[in-house]
Amino acid sequence: MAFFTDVPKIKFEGPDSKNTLAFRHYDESEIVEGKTMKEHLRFAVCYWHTFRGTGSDPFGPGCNLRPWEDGTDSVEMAIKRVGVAFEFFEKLGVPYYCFHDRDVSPEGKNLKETNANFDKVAKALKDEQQRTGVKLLWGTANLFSNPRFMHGAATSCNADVFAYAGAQVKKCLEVTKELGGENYVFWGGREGYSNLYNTDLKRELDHLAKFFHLAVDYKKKIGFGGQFLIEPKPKEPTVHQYDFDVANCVAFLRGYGLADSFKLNVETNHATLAGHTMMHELAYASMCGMLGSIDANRGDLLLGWDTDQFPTDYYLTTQCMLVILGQGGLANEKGGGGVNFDAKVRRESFEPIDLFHAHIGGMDAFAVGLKLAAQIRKEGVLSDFVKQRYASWDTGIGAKVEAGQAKFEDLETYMLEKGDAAKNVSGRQEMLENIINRYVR
Ligand code: XUL
Ligand code: CO
Repeated sequence: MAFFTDVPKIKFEGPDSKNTLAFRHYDESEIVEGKTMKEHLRFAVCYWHTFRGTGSDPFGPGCNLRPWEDGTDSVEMAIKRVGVAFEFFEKLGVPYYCFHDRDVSPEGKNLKETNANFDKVAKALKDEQQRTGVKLLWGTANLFSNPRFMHGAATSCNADVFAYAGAQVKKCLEVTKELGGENYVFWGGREGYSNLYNTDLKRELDHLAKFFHLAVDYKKKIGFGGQFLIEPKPKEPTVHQYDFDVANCVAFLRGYGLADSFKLNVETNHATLAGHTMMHELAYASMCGMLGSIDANRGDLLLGWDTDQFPTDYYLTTQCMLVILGQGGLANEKGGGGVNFDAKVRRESFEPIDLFHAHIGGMDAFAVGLKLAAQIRKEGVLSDFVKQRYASWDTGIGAKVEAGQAKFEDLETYMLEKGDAAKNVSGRQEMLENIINRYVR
């Protein structure tokens, strides 16, 4: 049964098209830096916002018009919804989707029934994946909605909740493997604190690390070949989330001997909540060899929370793609990461057609970012400047320091002889910003 009967398959019509249900920039077969746009961008639709978002906010209930919904959270409805979702993925032309276990299948009266529900829906998902060729970029477990997780999951003060969370992740790993998921994501959910008066910080962090080690053990045991990803976020729902930002996650993973088993899934709105730009977070993760995948969205400068809007800003997408192309992309021989739209339509955009407009805009914005970043790289305007800026490290004293061949005594001898440091040269920020505006226009 078709649900989006008034929407055709979305096609590329070129930049001059006035058709609001067409791509103006995303031509999946266009070659950029030797690969198709489809291969570079590896777009994914997220199940939670797109198929479970109701439009509710702290001031009012859901108001989204979703004619296929029957108002129940039954397994039957979950299976029907799978059909709706895959029709959407196909019409939009995305190669991937992502889910939380509880987005796709409902909780039962106990864990056994919950797992049985998940198996039934997973079968429907697998059938639709096979029918359409749409693949699972990543799965994740929802360890934050059910009230049992009020104090966190792996970091709960209640050891039984840690046990429940472990059992839930075990099952979700099995299903993600069964569905060929290319990654598995851990977002901190309620892993954090709201007040230190009631919190044993060290114990909670030790438990979080223990949980990740157990997950790594089980991944190896079942031979799940996907990549584990941690998704940093500084706050919301808790005042302080333990997976605060990229640098914090890298330090945590290194400190607990987990760095080889994880990469990061970096989200734009989480970066801005942490007081960073997305480019900073991506560059940091990439520099550590740990940039795995991205959750593409944006916040609103006038609001201080995770608004998860669709990305439309060409500077943002160009900056993302500069870092991603700089590390040779998100794909690897086993699959790899992608650009997942962890984004939701505004409450006012309550009709099903708005889901298409939102994704088309996000995909086009990333297509533009990809093309502009490739052009900037081809003409070498940033890389040449940066290389020149650090040229003093390529020879002489700089090269000696980098090679570990200079002690403080050598630096003193060198400077006593020279008298003073060589003159500084301008960083030319404004000139570079003007150059970038030659491309983004
Ligand atoms: C929450 C968030 C999550 C993760 C998956 O802010 O981004 O949806 O992407 O749990
Ligand atoms: Co996210």
